[in-house]
Amino acid sequence: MSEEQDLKSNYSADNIQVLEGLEAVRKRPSMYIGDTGVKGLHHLVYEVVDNSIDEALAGHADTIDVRILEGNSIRVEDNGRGIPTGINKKENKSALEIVMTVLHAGGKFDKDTYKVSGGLHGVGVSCVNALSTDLKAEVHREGKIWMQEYKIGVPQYDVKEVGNTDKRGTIVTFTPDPTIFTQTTEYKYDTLAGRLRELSFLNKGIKLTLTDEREKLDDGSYFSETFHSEGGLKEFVAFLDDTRTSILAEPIYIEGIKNGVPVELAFQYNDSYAENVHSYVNNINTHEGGTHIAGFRRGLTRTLKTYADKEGLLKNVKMEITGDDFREGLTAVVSVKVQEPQFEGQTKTKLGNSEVMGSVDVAVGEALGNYLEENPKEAKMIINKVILAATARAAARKAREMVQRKSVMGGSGLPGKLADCSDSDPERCEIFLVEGDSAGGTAKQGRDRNIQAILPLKGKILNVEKAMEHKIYENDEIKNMFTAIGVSIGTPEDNKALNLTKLRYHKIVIMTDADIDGSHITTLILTFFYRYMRALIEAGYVYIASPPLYQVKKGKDFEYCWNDAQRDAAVQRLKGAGKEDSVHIQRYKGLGEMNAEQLWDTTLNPATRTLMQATIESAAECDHTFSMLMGDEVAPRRDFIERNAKYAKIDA
Ligand code: 0RA
Repeated sequence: MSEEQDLKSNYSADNIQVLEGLEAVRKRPSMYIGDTGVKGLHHLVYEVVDNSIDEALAGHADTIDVRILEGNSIRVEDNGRGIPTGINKKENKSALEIVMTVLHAGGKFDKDTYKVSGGLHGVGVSCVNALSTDLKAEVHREGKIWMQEYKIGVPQYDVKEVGNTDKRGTIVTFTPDPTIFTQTTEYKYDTLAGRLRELSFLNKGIKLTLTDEREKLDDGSYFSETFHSEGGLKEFVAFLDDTRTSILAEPIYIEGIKNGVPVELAFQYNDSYAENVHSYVNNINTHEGGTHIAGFRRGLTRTLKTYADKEGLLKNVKMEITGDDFREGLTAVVSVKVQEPQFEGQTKTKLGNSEVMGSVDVAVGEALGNYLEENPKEAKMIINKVILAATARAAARKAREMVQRKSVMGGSGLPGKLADCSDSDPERCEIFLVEGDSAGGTAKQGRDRNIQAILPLKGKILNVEKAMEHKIYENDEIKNMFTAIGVSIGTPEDNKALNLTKLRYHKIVIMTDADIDGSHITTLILTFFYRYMRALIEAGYVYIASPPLYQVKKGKDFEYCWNDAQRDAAVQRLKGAGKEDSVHIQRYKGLGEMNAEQLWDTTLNPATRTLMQATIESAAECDHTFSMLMGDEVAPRRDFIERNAKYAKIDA
């Protein structure tokens, strides 16, 4: 039988199975891609890109081109071998069709490939196919172009040859199904760029390009960036710290295979007080850490301590030095590749494989030991920093104890400025952190006192990115937030494991004016949460209120509007047959301009308001953004603000 005939025959039992598989994906998409919101939508792209990364890691591709097309379709092209198109004897179908339509078929045809990339859900491109209204697969292989198209995962024709080529590679173009992604089908350039940049650092040598073809620039071209790192994690650490002041001339870089586990890591010290350790397993961000991080910490502490003791650098040091002191001002990225990873923890992002701990520990011990011997000047700088951290920690401990003692003595211990709610079930309760006393007053009048508490904050809160730890516990606004919210003050290090059992509200809502100062205050508060109460964000308890920008009014009729397009539409609606100037537009410059009733209607009322939930999409990206926005250097901050200016509203 010729291949052509073979392709056309036998649409039988197999196909029914395929349809059932893809039907399952469409019925319960969240089981396969996590959710059907913004995250899941972007996950589709990562799933397709991961296949190309695998091909590159196998040594057959070095370029991946991602495009956001008009209408929010996505096109991913690589220069790999191309998905095989020949007939698979057992299934009697083209391998391409099997890869695109059978759940978890991805690895079937290439057992030898060292396959370790693959998203958290690692479900394969067939899921993307099932969740797309249209998908087209194009393969350039052995001089020929092959093609197949699908609708919601169903092939529209057999794989066919459509031309000749001198290229190699796979091109997948898909359109996410709006009946699945009901929240939005709009791709965020920055989200995709963040992940591709991360992938370029994690997989050095691969060139990843992202182009936004939804909108032409003034010169007729499209906005496009290429992410390509030859230095890998070393460059990743330099990128994360680009707005901080480094202690070492270059990050310390370690790469090797220990007990069969490929370990790659890089770290640097900076003059800040925060610890920023990011970890990855098979290119997946392990937010909750795990055995690889435990191994890293153990290796770091032991090796530095041994060196310091041997050189007599600690002989005049009185206070105790803890593991935390070795990690103050540390920025690190740890990446391991594990054949059969076990993921544990609340969000399944904690590595459980116990053998990995030793691998990382040994890798750090060997390489760092050598580094310290060869670079005594740098070694001394690191140890001095550790001693300084221990000294500061003693001061911080004192300040923290003072706060806690005071709160024990002062009656309920709740801040005087807090207008608490009467309900005491945290699940129903909300606290609004409000900018300024005047807006705080309006909010107190307008709220539902059963379930809504108000804590007014004085102007700009302390920038925790730049302050020393003990200053943070001495700051009134920050103390008030800790005590009102009901979490005990922890150290930055245990912030990830914050004790939430005494949490008093399950919604913590930041409410500031809709202007530049307001967004600065929101950023300051988010930075504080990110550095000192990250568990609150991770558990989904932190929200941002969205007060309206305009009230459009004609006689007794009025509408609230949150953006200019809504405002223009409201003007048209209200004006009706009347004149334009019969409609009055009020631009709210701040929360203070609304009365209690208006604030309730637009921003507080749970039935009608919109809250934005704060999430951590990529901890590394967040870290970089926060340090840049809150740090000392002005130029990168100005660039960021200019790039994001179209989202911001400049006050007239
Ligand atoms: C299995 C076998 C071979 C290539 C691939 C998979 C492959 C898959 C994807 C997905 C996106 N891009 C890809 N590139 C290649 C090739 C086996 C061979 O040629 O011997």
